[in-house]
Amino acid sequence: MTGTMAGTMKGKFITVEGTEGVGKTTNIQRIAGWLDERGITYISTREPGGTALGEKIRDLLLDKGNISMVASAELLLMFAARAQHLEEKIIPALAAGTWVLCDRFTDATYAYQGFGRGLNLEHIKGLEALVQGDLHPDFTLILDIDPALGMSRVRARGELDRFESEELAFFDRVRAGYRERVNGNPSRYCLVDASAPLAIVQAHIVGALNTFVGEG
Ligand code: Z5A
Repeated sequence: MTGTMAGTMKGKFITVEGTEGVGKTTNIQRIAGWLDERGITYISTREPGGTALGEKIRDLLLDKGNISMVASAELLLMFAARAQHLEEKIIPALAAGTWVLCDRFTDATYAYQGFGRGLNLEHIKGLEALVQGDLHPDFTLILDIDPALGMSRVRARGELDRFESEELAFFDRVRAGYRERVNGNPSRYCLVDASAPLAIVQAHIVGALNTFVGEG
């Protein structure tokens, strides 16, 4: 458990979120470039995953063979991977002044397991407090897209994993969940229209990052 550590962190914690095919991977590369341009030391990581144990848990979560996995097991596996990731990688980096750029974090749990699967948001909040204490991302980019468009990009890429095999209504609920997170705490989030051409999406992202560090 992390306890109350957020105030002692010297690095910044940036997360990137969105539904399938929204362009997280592509845009994380742009954010990494922005950090490089400023000479900021950072690590780039992902959830579920980021550690040896977390990557094994990721394999379980994405494996289409695990069709019988119940929603509460899925939720607990997400937080098991997160607990390991925080203690082993994220907290030591932030404490040392290294920024952390993370592909998905707890907003995804609220959106997918809470809004998508319909699990109780208070239970998620309890697990969040247990695993994270008061540590939360400093800045979260939410890439927003009509799930039908996102899925057409993903299908063009090849075989679908356990999440990508869900029906569109599931991703509509996930998208609504992300939007509700933004409405609940607008200062931490930047919602970007990810259906626009990549150059426009990336200009929006760079502008938001500049504002985050007080250069905007
Ligand atoms: N999950 C969860 O349920 N709960 C949790 O707490 C967490 C996660 C942490 C794995 O995540 C799964 O875990 C995820 C939610 C769940 N569900 N799934 N699947 P993941 O992040 O690894 O998986 P993903 O969402 O499928 O990410 P991805 O495969 O890396 O997709 P992406 O990063 O968003 O997309 P991309 O590869 O950057 O872009 C897709 C394509 O679109 C690609 O060909 C790009 O060139 C193209 N693209 C990107 N931007 C544009 C624009 N603007 N125009 C046109 N084309 C574009």
